[in-house]
Amino acid sequence: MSVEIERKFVCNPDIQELLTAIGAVCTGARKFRDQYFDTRDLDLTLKDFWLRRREGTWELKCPTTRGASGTDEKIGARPLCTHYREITNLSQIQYEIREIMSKNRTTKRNASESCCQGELKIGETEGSRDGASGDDEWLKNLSLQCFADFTTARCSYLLEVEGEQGGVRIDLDQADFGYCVGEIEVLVPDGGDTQSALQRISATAEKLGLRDEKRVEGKMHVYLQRYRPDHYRQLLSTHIL
Ligand code: V4E
Repeated sequence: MSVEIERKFVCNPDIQELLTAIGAVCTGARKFRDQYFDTRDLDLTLKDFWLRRREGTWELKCPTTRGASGTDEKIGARPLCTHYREITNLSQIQYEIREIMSKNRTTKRNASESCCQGELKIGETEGSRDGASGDDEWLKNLSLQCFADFTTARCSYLLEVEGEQGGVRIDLDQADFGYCVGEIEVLVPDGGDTQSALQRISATAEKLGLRDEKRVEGKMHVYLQRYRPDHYRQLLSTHIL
């Protein structure tokens, strides 16, 4: 298991030239389709868990205490970098989701009935896809359905830093709904040195001349704002986005 530490940035038109100039090497370009899943009650995303199928590979991104309340590079209450633990083993993903749902059920049982009124659900439009295929019976068993489905064209770069273990990855993403974003990313083994990862991200941002200290919106942020406004509002009100 590893923790993904990431800082998003706005791509300017010269970004690819700039990446080459600072010594980053293009490691390839690819296109992939992402489908994100949650229950009608948004049991996962309202707790900041993100279940994704990318071209057949499952991944669950889980919040870490550090990501939620870390003291690194903070702008107001929002850290510039996000930290998520990534689980890719399907059995472990299913186990984690059952745990989250069981905790949520207990919380809901203990909450007053009035709290449940007006709860927003994932919209079901006629002909909408649930994103499930034949071998995804487990999704139905856990009442999971697709709430976001989009394709990204990604160009990836690797920046190796002399004397530093592991490089920094920079992804330039163009989503099919018309949003572009860059990401500076370091993967740290669970329990590894997150401070050094943050320093490497910060040094890379400086080399790229990123002076904007505001947290930049990710693809999901923009997707939900445009296509799932009720879901988006709930995430904003619970400070997940
Ligand atoms: C929305 C969200 C998550 C879903 C995945 O988001 P992201 O890492 O932006 O996607 P992508 O395609 O770059 O994934 P990768 O290829 O790196 O695995 S995971 C966590 N969030 C919440 C979130 C947030 N609140 N704020 C920011 C700036 N980013 C994400």
